[in-house]
Amino acid sequence: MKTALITGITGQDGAYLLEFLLSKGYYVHGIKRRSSLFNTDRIDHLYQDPHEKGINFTLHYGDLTDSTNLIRIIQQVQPDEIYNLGAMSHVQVSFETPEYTANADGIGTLRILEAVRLLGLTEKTKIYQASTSELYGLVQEVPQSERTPFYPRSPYAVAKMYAYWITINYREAYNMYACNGILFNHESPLRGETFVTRKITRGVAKIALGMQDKLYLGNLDARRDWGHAKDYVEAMYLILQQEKAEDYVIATGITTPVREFVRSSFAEAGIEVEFKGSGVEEKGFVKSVAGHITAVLPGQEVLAIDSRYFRPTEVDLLIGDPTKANTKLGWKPKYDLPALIKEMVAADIELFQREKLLKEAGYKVLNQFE
Ligand code: NDP
Ligand code: GDR
Repeated sequence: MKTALITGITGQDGAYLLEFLLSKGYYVHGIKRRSSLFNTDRIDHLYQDPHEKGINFTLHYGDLTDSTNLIRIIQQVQPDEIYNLGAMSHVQVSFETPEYTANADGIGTLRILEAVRLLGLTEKTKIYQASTSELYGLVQEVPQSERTPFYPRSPYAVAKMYAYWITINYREAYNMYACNGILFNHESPLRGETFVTRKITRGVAKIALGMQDKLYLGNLDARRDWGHAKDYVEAMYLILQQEKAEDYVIATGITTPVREFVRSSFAEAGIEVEFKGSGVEEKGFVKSVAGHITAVLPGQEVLAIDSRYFRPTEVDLLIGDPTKANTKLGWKPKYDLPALIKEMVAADIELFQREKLLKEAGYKVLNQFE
């Protein structure tokens, strides 16, 4: 039985990867952070009581900013594979918490690599580093491949750039099996609520159910290469099963503007929106304008632009070239964007239908002060 250790197991990707590795017969250890509220919602259905016999999943308290904790867990677990998915992963929030982001996302990766080296596990333990298309930042060329130069545009991306290179450096210096997956945006019904896709599908569901009037967004003209997280965790696993440690771009190869994601999500809920006005052109890219009303239904304005969601430096266009992953890993995504949007909108409609029913029956919705 192989043993895997996942940091960031309580996040979107951690939850899908846990399910996938258990289905492959792994014993999985995960690191979760102590929090004042339960933070294991995404993996609760896979929880196993440690008092039972024959379990194959264990959680440990820990943090990527705490070296001794990481060393102790890795020593205890002796993992065959480490998936380093833990990170402060929100690009806009990284402008508010740049130092913490560098510590967790950049130095956190070094702590994992160094722990494996110090514990003499360099020949045993393979390491997957969650690198990102945000490394490309300011557009140099499209589509973006393993050979495209980086130009990070946020404290998050700069921290991930350190993590990317320290992973390669440890591979070359100590002959470790350590790889970067340069993953483009991937989403799902488990996506964090403040990332744009989930914010849209939640807003659409609430508007469709009459629980909210309007959705406020930032730049609708950014373009992203969106896939489904379920497909992308399979690529992480494949990256660690190769003879030679290498880095791979994981993407669909198709790019779509945020505006189109909005239109398709409303359409999925049976609402046809009409966009009023477009953005302005700036350095070759269209950008949304603050205060602009952009989508209306007859008699209702359902979307407006709020400049608080603009970023100090934006990544305008991402489109990945997954040729290497297609040919070397045999990886191909099963979901396309319409299937992803369909699943996300349906899941959020179900979620808020339940909340509405509870409220109508006089129950208080948990964690909400009224
Ligand atoms: P999420 O934000 O959903 O999950 C992040 C996870 O990291 C959570 O489990 C979080 O814990 C944990 N975490 C945050 N800070 C720390 C810390 N200091 N110590 C230990 N754990 C911590 O991200 P995703 O699942 O979407 O992404 C997984 C990884 O892949 C991240 O590294 C992200 O940067 C990267 N990535 C994501 C892409 C995407 O489109 N989703 C694309 C490319 C890369 P808690 O639940 O307690 O907050
Ligand atoms: P991103 O994802 O920054 O690409 O990082 P996000 O969904 O936050 O933004 C995508 C694009 O949408 C625009 N946008 C908004 N974004 C948010 N969050 N909220 C809004 O209201 C809004 N309005 C418009 C943004 O400006 C941006 O252009 C994600 C994260 O998962 C990273 O961890 C990961 O590395 C990259 O994807 C690949």
